[in-house]
Amino acid sequence: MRKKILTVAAVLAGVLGLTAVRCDSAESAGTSGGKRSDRKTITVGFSQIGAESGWRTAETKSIRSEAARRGVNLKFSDAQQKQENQIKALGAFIAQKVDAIILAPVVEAGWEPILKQAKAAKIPVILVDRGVNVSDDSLYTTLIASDFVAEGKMAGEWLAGKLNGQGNVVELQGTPGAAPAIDRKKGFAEALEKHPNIKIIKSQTGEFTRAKGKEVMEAFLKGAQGGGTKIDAAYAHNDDMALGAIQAIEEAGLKSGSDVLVVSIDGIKPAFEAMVAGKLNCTVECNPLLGPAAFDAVEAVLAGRPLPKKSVVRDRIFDQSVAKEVIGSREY
Ligand code: GYE
Repeated sequence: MRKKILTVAAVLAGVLGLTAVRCDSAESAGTSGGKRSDRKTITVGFSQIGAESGWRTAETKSIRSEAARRGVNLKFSDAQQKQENQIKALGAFIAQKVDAIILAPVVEAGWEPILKQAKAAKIPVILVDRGVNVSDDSLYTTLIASDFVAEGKMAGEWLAGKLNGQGNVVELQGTPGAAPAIDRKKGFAEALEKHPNIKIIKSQTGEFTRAKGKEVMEAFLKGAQGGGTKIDAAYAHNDDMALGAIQAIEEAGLKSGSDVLVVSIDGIKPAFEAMVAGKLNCTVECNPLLGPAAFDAVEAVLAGRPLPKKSVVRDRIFDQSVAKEVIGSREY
């Protein structure tokens, strides 16, 4: 299995950098043929979670630059990780009668009342990168996101191969209640079900940040040392936490990448640098360049064209064996 994944990664590595985020909506809802001059300027509100990771900064940049490229008037709001700020921002967008809303929801639960308000005001809501839990899915237009369960599975399968089916693993989870934290945990655990001698000995949130990832890994290492346990590998739900964990491993006098294997998700440039340096073993890409697909969806819904309920972004896995080859073509 591992060989197969790596072969796929190696083949795909050649085209990486040239391949934009592809998803159903981007392909079916292309609008480049339209005459822009006789269109009114559209106003779109974008409620972003914050700037906790390199991934998120790349996503913000992609949405901002795509809005500028299309002449969209973008109202940007940074929620600093708080759902209440996102709800307030959505309320303000509704009051301002924006044409559409793009929402990257910090957690899955708690969106129904504000989404009902948007629906009543006939303002379409496009979800990017994370999903929501609602009983009525007509409360949003479409979701453009990766398959986080599949990402967790890829990471788990890769690690199981590398560990030869045996070892102690610690897990650094993303933001509690966030779709990628829930699903990446699930996918990873599913992959390990086939490997009963691999144990997840600790699992805790590092909130998707480098600082918290370091702090949590320090505590894991201390605890393991005290209890006479060896940590063979760390699985982080994003690269930033992995980079923090690497620091903690090295400060504890261990070699990251060999004494302790480190696997994560996102595929940001610093992760590739850490792989080239031999400190990170593997990362599963999660493409944040969602601007083009998000605005294709906005334009499609405003033009009354149908959209799929979900568009899944393609992800790939990269490990140290291909890192050097592809690092130059990384776009984020
Ligand atoms: O993996 C992480 C970020 O929602 C997919 O959020 C996104 C995740 C990403 O902070 O780095």
